[in-house]
Amino acid sequence: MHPTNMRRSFALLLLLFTLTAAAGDLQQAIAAIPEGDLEARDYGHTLATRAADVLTAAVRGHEDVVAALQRELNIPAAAARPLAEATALTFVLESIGGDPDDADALFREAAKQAPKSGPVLAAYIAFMSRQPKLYRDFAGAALPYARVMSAADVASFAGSLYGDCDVVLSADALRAAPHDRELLIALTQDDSSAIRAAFIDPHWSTEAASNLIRALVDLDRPSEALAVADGFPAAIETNRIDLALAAALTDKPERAEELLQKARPEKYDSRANATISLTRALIAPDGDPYEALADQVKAMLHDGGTWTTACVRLARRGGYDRFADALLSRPDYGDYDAGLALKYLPKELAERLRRTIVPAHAEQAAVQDSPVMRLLRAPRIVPFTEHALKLEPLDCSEIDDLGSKLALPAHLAPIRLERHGAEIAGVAVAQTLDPVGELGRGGYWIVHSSDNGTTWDEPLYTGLRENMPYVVVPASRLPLFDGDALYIEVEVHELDLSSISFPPVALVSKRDARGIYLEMPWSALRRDSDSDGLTDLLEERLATDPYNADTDGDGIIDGKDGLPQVALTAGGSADSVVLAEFLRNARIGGGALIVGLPSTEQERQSCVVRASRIGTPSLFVVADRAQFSSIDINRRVVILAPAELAQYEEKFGPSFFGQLMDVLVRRDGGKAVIFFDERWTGTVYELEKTKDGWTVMQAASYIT
Ligand SMILES: [Ca+2]
Ligand SMILES: [Ca+2]
Repeated sequence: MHPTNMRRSFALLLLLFTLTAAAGDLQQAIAAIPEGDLEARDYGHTLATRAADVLTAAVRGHEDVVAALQRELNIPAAAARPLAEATALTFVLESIGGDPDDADALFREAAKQAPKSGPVLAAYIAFMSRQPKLYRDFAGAALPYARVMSAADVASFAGSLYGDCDVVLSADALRAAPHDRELLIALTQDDSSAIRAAFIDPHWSTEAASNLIRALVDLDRPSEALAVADGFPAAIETNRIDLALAAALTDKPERAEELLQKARPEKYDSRANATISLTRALIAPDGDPYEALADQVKAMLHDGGTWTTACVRLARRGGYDRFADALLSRPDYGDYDAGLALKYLPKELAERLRRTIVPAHAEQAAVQDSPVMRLLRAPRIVPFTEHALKLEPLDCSEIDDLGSKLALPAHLAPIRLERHGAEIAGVAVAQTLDPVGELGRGGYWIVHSSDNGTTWDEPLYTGLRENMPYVVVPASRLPLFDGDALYIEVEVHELDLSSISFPPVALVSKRDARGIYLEMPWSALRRDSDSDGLTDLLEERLATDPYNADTDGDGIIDGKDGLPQVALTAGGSADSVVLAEFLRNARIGGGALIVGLPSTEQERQSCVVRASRIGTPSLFVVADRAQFSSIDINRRVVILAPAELAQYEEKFGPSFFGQLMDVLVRRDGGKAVIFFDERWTGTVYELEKTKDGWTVMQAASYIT
């Protein structure tokens, strides 16, 4: 160690020792605080204030600490004192919490008094990098210092290590290019803890080493993970199972076995148990790995890194290449930070990382030109013109409940229904073509009867989703239809899409307006340009071609094609048999719980407007279309690639497509597991062939 660094370390150790002793005093001080003083809401604050007092007093009472800092760091006393007190406050902030402003002011003071001192500036940087509250000011306040600090200075003040992959990756980059300004600026703004992690000694604490092992396993660097464990055996216990997997992958079966011997996972810890099953299968000499792989699917593990490498190796060994390919095509590390770090990393590491990021981009490039993508890029069909309405709105009590006097088709609950002579028309809302989950009740449909409700035409899709931006009101002084067109009074209650989280808990409306109606010609709703039985508006939403009756060119017209984007080919595989069974039987795409915004003033005054169920909901899935090419089913399934879904959502708004994550079929085709992720919920289905046909069971599920 460089003598200067040694002196610094000595000074810091002394300070740390003093603070640790003071922390003991602190425990006593806290114990001495009368119960009544610790009101629940002020508890943290009281504690932090008291702790700060005790620790700063401890520093003040130890002039030797200040003197040592001054001497060893070669800084004026005017800087050593605020530095010692700031460090004491940092200690408080990290153990109890509290407001970082006081410590910030002390660090600033120290930096002002010793503007050229590396250790002082580094201490300040390290402190700020740990305070989310100060991030905003960070670039402005810290960068002048960041530019002059050295890696050793940062290292000398580094605290605990965040076990996060981002941090490790960013730290790798920083180690490779410690003086790169652009990188430094980016990291101080986005993830300043990387600055500490870059130069940290993993032996700092058990927790730090343990986090580092976990991050290295996550990043598929099993040898490094084992090396950290070798250097810091105390960290093995908490990572025993991950380390066993790392050992199995680096061809150390005895070590894996030894680590597993003492592993005692909780019975219901499916991650741990699935990892053990994976490790055992890897070190076993032979056999069908189906059950071990199925355990991974059932545990819903999609951890990437070492996990993916292990599953892929096992799958390849067992002849499950399609499963392996699917795992590899899934980007397991697509983060901004990883991309940022990529160009700075040592070549070999960057290459390895690139392999886990790039497939997603390559796949996206391939679909940029798919026929489906071209259809999705076409401008929206607008089947209406918008006009201002000069009539007063009606209120809830004035609604003529025509629906209750008619024998309506089952599951049809129109928002509005109007009769002119024998002709009846109405507006309903349904999720049939709008997999919007909890974001609303779906899209608007027009229902129509020419014989006073005895028979009803096929409902007509308008292509308009509720709240995007229109909301149809349940009653109006403007007649709903006349001659060639409908005249639909609407309000605008546009959803603020930026407020949507999954699950959507607090939807916010962005724009409100009233006194509008839409003129919608019947001809625009009924138009079927290619005469395939699907209107242009339906086809737009199904991502089929409104001007080509057979979008996928397999001889089955779109109106009768269960998979209109996938050309039907002869010769099914074991996978396609299972997938067909899954699409027929699993209870997927059944619609979510619906708790949207109260749509209208009337509804807010509790006029109940229900959603209808119109036809069989189409199933919207993100998957590899090639897997479905030999499937012929009697249910409409729209399959998009991930990049196509992004385009679809840009055009139509958030859409809850289910994603086919894993499909694993046993070699003999008699058993399979499928993980279907519906964004706010996900289910693993287990399919088994019996003498009476297939059984489909839910093996596991999650719900947000
Ligand atoms: Ca058509
Ligand atoms: Ca077709």
